[in-house]
Amino acid sequence: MDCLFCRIVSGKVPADLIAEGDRWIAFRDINPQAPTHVLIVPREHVESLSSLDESRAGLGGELLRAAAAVARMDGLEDGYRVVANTGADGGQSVPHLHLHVLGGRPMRWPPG
Ligand code: DGP
Repeated sequence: MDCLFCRIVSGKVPADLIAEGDRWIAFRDINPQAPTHVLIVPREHVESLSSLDESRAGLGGELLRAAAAVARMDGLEDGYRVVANTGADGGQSVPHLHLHVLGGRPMRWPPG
């Protein structure tokens, strides 16, 4: 399967990696929407949040803890936003589960 984020996980496509764990990597988004814009990506190919079933119990929690750790690393004491765009209506463009960690500026609501 030709998946961009699988290729980043395997090192075939370069990325600005800032942290990693046994089950995930964190790298800076190529098209940042805020001063901090980091993607948390599971090493395993999981298509989207909708595929996070019982067989992957615990992975979601690990990704969220990674997001909080990255926010601490980037000094986002004033807050940040964690987003999982899911499916076509959710605006997901890369079909490999990822969390966006956005911070360094105030976020608006509702999102676009
Ligand atoms: P989404 O639209 O939620 O599926 O987010 C995909 C994000 O991935 C988008 O913000 C841009 C980012 N992205 C796409 N291609 C690359 C790449 O080659 N490298 C990096 N670092 N980020 C990428």
